[in-house]
Amino acid sequence: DPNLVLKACSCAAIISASVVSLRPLPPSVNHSEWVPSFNRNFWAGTALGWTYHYSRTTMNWTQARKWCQTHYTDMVVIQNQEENDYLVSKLPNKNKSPYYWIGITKNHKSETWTWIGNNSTWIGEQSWAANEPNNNHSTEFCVEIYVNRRENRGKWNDEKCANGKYPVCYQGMYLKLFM
Ligand SMILES: [Ca+2]
Repeated sequence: DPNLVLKACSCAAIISASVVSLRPLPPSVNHSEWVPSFNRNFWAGTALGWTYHYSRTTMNWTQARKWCQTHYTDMVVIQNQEENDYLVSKLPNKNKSPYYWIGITKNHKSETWTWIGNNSTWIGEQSWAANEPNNNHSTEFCVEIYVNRRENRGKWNDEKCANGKYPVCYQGMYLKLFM
């Protein structure tokens, strides 16, 4: 029930820990494991949350996703512009390439860009950097996010999946709420 999830998120704002960002249901997690429960003894309730994580080592896109799945839940999935901006605000700035891999990809130039996990095709009006996606040489099927201090901060660029960039992952979790 999506309403339950939203309620849990708004209640949980009062206890949000520094590294935890409360988010809607992580898209690649089995929903049945993520139903919040309330009125359990001394807990005021539980809520869904996820934390973001990144590597300080660059990897190609496939290695990056594997790294995320090994250490966390999966590579990050972005569901709206607000989430995009929040993520960017939490990642260390880079002065130049390489930037960070995010979990949107395709297998062929004629395919639609698709997010891993939930198969969402969300792309915001402001998502792509100027003149992107340019599909340079028809071989750019993965996406990096620019995290810098310039005008393209938080914008996306399609890139060759074999290039090395820093993985961004998320870890889904329950939060216990005290009132
Ligand atoms: Ca490009």
